[in-house]
Amino acid sequence: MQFSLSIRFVLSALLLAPLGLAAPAATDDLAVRPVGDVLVKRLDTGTYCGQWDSVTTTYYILYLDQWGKDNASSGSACASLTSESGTSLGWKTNWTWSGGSGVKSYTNINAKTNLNKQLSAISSIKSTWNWSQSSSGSIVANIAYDLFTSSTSGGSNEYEIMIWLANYNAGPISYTYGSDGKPTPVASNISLAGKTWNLYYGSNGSNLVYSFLTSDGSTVTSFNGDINLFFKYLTSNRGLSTSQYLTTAQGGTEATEGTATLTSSAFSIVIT
Ligand SMILES: *[C@@H]1O[C@H](CO)[C@@H](O)[C@H](O)[C@H]1NC(C)=O
Ligand SMILES: *[C@@H]1O[C@H](CO)[C@@H](O)[C@H](O)[C@H]1NC(C)=O
Ligand SMILES: *[C@@H]1O[C@H](CO)[C@@H](O)[C@H](O)[C@H]1NC(C)=O
Ligand SMILES: *[C@@H]1O[C@H](CO)[C@@H](O)[C@H](O)[C@H]1NC(C)=O
Ligand SMILES: *[C@H]1O[C@H](CO)[C@@H](O)[C@H](O)C1NC(C)=O
Repeated sequence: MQFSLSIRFVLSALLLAPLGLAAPAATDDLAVRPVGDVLVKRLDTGTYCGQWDSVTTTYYILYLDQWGKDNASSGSACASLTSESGTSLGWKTNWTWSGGSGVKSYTNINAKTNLNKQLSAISSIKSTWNWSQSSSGSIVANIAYDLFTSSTSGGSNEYEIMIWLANYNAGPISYTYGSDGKPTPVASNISLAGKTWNLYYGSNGSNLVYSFLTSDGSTVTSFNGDINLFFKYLTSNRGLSTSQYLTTAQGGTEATEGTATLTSSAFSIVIT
């Protein structure tokens, strides 16, 4: 239709003129469409509760990942995105699980960009995570980053690096345990990203798992630091190879038992 074409021409001329670009021919519809798509893009703030539901944004994917759901005698988890500002996302998840052993769900935000670089080629993994949690009664859960590496680009996971910002009656994977039945660290009082951490090491049958937990058991409700420092510690001190590829970088909550709502006001993972 002649009318709509001329409107498009005016629109594209207006939008492109400030960039100093030549206005495309009236029939060059493609030149307009990407601009229009950006203008109408809205964050999907719907509530998702399906076992494997996901929501994709510009830089991240929200995964429900209720992988141990069938082990629970009852329960469910839901999640939604609440805000997006540049690389910073707001999101929340509510969950309730009872019965069974093991983790029921790991609702998480997964970084989409700059993955599959070798550790030697990564200069930083800057992250902010501001959150609060409300729960009723005693819960078993953590709030943690979870990053995976492989010896090949996009290959199957070999190592898993966890940074626990909170531990509610849970425990890290470990080869060694004390006489009190608690996992024992392989290194203590490691200063990284403004906090002091103990490191645990073990296998969960699939991956060799390094877990950093705060040395004093404190909760970190406002993390702002470079996760690459944790990798540098492991490559310098624990023999993790710098040729490993970072395949996955995510942060979320492993929920085993109880009822809680985790609200993250700002979450970002930026790999460079
Ligand atoms: C989580 O919140 C949603 C929205 O308020 C609600 O529909 C759902 O039942 C809640 N789920 C759980 C497990 O608390
Ligand atoms: C929970 O369920 C998963 C998936 O069905 C299974 O692989 C796992 O062994 C179960 N874990 C426990 C602790 O029962
Ligand atoms: C995160 O919380 C800290 C401490 O309250 C605050 O200084 C910072 O501005 C917050 N960051 C974002 C991105 O909201
Ligand atoms: C870690 O630091 C704490 C507090 O300074 C100290 O009590 C503890 O002995 C240290 N642990 C080790 C294994 O060095
Ligand atoms: C160990 O094994 C899984 C593969 O089945 C991983 O996907 C999972 O995240 C895992 N991690 C921990 C900490 O148990």
